[in-house]
Amino acid sequence: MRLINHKVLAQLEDSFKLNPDTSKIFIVGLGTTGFSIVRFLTHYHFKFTLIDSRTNPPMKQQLLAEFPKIKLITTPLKNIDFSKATHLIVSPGIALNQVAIEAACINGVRIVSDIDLFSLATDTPIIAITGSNGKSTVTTMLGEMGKAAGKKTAIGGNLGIAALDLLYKKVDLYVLELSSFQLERTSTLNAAAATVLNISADHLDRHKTLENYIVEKRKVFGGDGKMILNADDPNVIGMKIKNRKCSYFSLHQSQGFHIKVKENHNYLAYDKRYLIPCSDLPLEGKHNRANALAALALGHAVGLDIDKMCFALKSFKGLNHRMQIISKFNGIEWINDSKATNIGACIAALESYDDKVILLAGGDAKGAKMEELRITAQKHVKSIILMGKDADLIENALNNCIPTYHASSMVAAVEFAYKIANSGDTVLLSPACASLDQYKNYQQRGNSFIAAIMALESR
Ligand code: UMA
Ligand code: ADP
Repeated sequence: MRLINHKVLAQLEDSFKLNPDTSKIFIVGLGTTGFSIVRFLTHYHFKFTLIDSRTNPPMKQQLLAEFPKIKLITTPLKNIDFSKATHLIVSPGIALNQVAIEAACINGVRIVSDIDLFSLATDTPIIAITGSNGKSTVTTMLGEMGKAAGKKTAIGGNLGIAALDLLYKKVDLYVLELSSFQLERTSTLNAAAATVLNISADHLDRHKTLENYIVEKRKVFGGDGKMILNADDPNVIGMKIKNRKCSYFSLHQSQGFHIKVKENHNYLAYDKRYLIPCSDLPLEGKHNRANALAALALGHAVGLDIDKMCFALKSFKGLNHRMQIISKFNGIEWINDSKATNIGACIAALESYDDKVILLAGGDAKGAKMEELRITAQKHVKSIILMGKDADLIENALNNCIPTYHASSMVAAVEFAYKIANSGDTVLLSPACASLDQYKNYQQRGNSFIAAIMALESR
């Protein structure tokens, strides 16, 4: 445990009046986040009530094994009496606009997030990354860049390890991926450098409007650290805060970290310097150039050496389920982009291709409209095969602009794609929707796509 005890307790008291002797804390949710909060508060000798509305929350067994004396209450939140509570620490998967939580807030209960606790528990520099798409890619890139630059770097948050669980090892730099759910309940973040990579409609089933979603994303810029802004995205530029240090990245403008052309070749560039030819970047797609530029700008803001960051970029192979090449069986290229859980990611994937692809899409659109897909689909899609809960929503939005088919399962979709594909075609799974209507998560969806391709190959 590397936490600086007395200082952390003082910060918790100052910022939230959180006190081990007097606070009546309810931890709401026992998933990955809830469990990391249990560990953290136990370390500081806080007492708390632990609740989850699910009968069998995911971390129940780990709780029994690590903290057998801690009682877990499993019941719908409406059955919980919050009248004695002073603080609720609510996991990101739980919407705050529930009667029980809203009533507690009206009675003066304070909402705290795991990210608040994390921010108050460390004085190591934090890079905070949010946006609709590219968060995990940029976070992982920065993890590699930090290491290449000789800094002990820990990455986590919405990706991988819960933020609070990163505190137990000594590091020089934290890189946090943060979701709108985490940010909406966070008020004490003060990252040394922070970015909103881009904005496209996502999670509107929770945030209701794009404007609300933007308000939550903007909270990544809490405090007085450097703002890293995407000069190509008006919604991001609109977040600029007067008198704050800013730097920019852009695919289309010569600002900050940008693209320069020399002898007909595109380069990642900074100021007057040509850094790396884009052809040396292992990741496909223009959106990944934007990700690389954002990562360079963030790393530069915390003093990482540019040449060392470029070295890391050249060997960065990307993450599974994002534009991942699976097979070139019979001359057909099969690409797994299962992590495209919103329309912005699907459009970015399609724009990576010059030729038209066969697109597999559908799932849970999370309240987003799909009309925006029409223009890109006309340009980049040969046929679309739809699956899942919002298949009809996508079909209606496309309004017969391309040949459209429906499949009842991933196996059926892959088999049909194989039937209509010719050698030289690309079949792309980039669903523009969440997977949760049919799968446990996007990884399971991607794996079922891969399994169906392997089954075809082995016939
Ligand atoms: N839930 C209940 N009752 C409860 C508690 C939770 O029904 O009492 C449900 C939620 O509605 C949700 C699910 O359980 O559907 C998980 O919620 P959680 O808050 O317990 O989730 P954690 O296990 O703590 O995981 C969360 C993030 N999940 C969400 O925000 C939904 C994880 O991001 C993150 O890795 C983890 O914290 C550590 O920081 C996942 C995710 O899907 C990958 N994030 C969304 C995204 O990337 O689009 C935002
Ligand atoms: P996130 O963590 O924000 O979901 P990921 O890096 O996991 O981001 O990528 C999610 C999806 O978004 C993938 O389909 C990926 O190809 C696509 N993507 C990645 N970066 C960008 C970007 N800058 N703009 C648009 N789409 C992107």
